Amino acid sequence: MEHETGLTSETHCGCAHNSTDLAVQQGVLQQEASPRWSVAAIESLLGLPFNDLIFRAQTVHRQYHDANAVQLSTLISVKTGGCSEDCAYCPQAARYHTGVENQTILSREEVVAAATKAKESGATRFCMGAAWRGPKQRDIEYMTEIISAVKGLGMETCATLGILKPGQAAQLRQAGLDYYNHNLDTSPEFYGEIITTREYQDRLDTLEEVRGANINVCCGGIVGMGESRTARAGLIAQLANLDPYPDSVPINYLVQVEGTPLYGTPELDPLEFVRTIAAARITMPTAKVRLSAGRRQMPEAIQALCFLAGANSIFYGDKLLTTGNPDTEQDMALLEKLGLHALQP
Ligand code: SAM
Ligand code: DTB
Ligand code: SF4
Repeated sequence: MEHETGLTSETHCGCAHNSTDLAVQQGVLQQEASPRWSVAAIESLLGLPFNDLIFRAQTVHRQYHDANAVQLSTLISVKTGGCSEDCAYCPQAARYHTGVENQTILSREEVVAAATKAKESGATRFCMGAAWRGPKQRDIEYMTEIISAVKGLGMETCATLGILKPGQAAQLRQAGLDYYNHNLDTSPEFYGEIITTREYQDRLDTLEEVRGANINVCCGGIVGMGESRTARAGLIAQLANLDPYPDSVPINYLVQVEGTPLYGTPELDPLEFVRTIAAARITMPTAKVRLSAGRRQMPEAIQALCFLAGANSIFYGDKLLTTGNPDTEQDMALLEKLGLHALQP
């Protein structure tokens, strides 16, 4: 049976619920027992006629969000390159020759200056990334100082520092960390093709540490790495079945960097990226879904489709970590053209 929410029993989690009830109650269910999504159900969503899929995503989006608001996060790389890991997409892995210059840690003054500029440009969240497998205790001490300083500017704080050991998340939380970004990157089945130096379970363990310290979870993945549609469905299923699902879900479109093993991967049709955003929106209705890396390579019309499919967050600022992002003026013009406004926390 088809309902105006667009959720049907075939395309939902496969549990024996009435689908309209599920759509209406999803926010409540998120707090209680979240429905489990099967990979097959998400694959059916991804395979819907495009218009049906976008309509469903937009319908869910409007139930939970201001349809014309976009959350703006600015990224900074506080420690760049020279990373010990082998993530096949990453320009910062020491083992690949990508031309990224290693940079030891930035000073607190440099980070605060960048955060101040980001705030003046309209960003409300400042996300600090480091090319570590995970932080050492001295790195945590450095990060806690920086997080307090950025928090003192009145911005939301986010960090992405790799695997956290027990107790580290609590120290970051105490310093004022609002969000921790740690991506699952892809489905468990495809994961071994992309990374061998850490396990999927290591990622899930870090997410537990983060949640346990009362830090909001920011967790997503990358599409366009040569994965199948089933693998994209597998990633979304993993994210949606986290209990609770992440507060923030970055969906990255692979930025192909020369020197990385994934350079030269056949380009994924950008409409498939839009479909992935829609599936994230439908399965994680209250989350902020971030149209993340890859926007510089994306025509504005595709970005507009991503917003229509339920994306309501972007990385805003001229640079991601090591690669480019649309410049702020260009983004302001795009938001204005689409009648979108910056979401205030
Ligand atoms: N080193 C830490 C870690 O890996 O957990 C934090 C930084 S790492 C660069 C954060 C995330 O950026 C990765 O998990 C991946 O999802 C994303 N990322 C890295 N390189 C990318 C690329 N070339 N294209 C798209 N996303 C990328
Ligand atoms: C996320 O999901 N994407 C961001 C952020 N979290 C840290 C990183 C994108 C990196 C793109 C490649 C680069 O600039 O190095
Ligand atoms: Fe290192 Fe993170 Fe890049 Fe992997 S994604 S190589 S852990 S910086």
